[in-house]
Amino acid sequence: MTSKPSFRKKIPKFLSGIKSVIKSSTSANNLNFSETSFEQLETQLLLADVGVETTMWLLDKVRQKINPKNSENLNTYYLLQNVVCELLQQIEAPLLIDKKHQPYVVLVVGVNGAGKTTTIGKLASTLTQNDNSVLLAAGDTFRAGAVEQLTQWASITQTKIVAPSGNADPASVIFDALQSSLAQGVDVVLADTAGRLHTTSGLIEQLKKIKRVISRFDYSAPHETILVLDATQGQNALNQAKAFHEAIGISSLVVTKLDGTAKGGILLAIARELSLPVRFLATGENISDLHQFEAQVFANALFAKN
Ligand SMILES: Nc1nc2c(ncn2[C@@H]2O[C@H](COP(=O)(O)OP(=O)(O)O)[C@@H](O)[C@H]2O)c(=O)[nH]1
Ligand SMILES: [Mg+2]
Repeated sequence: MTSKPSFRKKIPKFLSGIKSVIKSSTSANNLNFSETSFEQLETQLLLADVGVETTMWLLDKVRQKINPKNSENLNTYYLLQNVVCELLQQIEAPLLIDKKHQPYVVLVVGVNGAGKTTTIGKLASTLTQNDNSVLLAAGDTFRAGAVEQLTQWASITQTKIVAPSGNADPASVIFDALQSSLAQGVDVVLADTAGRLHTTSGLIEQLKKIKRVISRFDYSAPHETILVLDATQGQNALNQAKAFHEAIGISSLVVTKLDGTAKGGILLAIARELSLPVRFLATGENISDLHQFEAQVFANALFAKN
């Protein structure tokens, strides 16, 4: 999916500073990548929110790869691209729906505004295109308009939805959705939840309750707990991921809003510091703006020369 030309066009700002440093620093025969250039590169990586430790780690790897006996190895542009790609490959793992579980339960969590509901809508579209029947569980009973927003996505993607009636609490809405999915032979349930700050303990407790209720329905569920992270949050997104993982256990990540940020370097920090797979990247609000995460394609997009 990421091979769509729109993917490249949508992340023009990402690491653009790095591109310019590399372009201006690498001499015609690519032999003189100076210490000054390394310093400039370091600044650009930090500005892209790669973070201090990951920046040092990346540049060390590049230095290790420079082999004066092999002039082909001296093109720092490609060396950095290779190092980045190798790092990103460690977190590349697509979402696989195991049909042995019916329904396959995907719980979606994250802070307010990260893009959970929008991602669920796009994901419903992707999954139905791959011959899965999908049901959406409107577990955000907290924010006004959240149920309507998900109902719209259900209508656009022609998927079923279970929404709360009256003052139902999120756990019971999701439980109803699971029972309904079982009765109807639905393949995948995508459960939305209310946005919560990872620091709000009451809301984290509610998430724990949701997980308990889901596992009462099927002890192996949720089969996937996806944390949605907004890339524009930079290093704060990394802190959110650590806190959510500690509190409720996360199985994978979706990183959104890569279209709107020059700080997308957070993906590199995520890859180095967390051992969580990234399933998808989002580059906009439209249904076609969700891309399965492929390290090589993403690294190519980052380092594209135009
Ligand atoms: N530019 C951009 N906007 C996005 C993306 N994903 C979601 N949004 C927008 O971000 C806002 C919050 O999204 P929403 O799904 O409601 O977040 P939630 O509170 O986590 O459910 C909405 O206006 C979305 O249209 C993305 O990848 N890029
Ligand atoms: Mg929402």
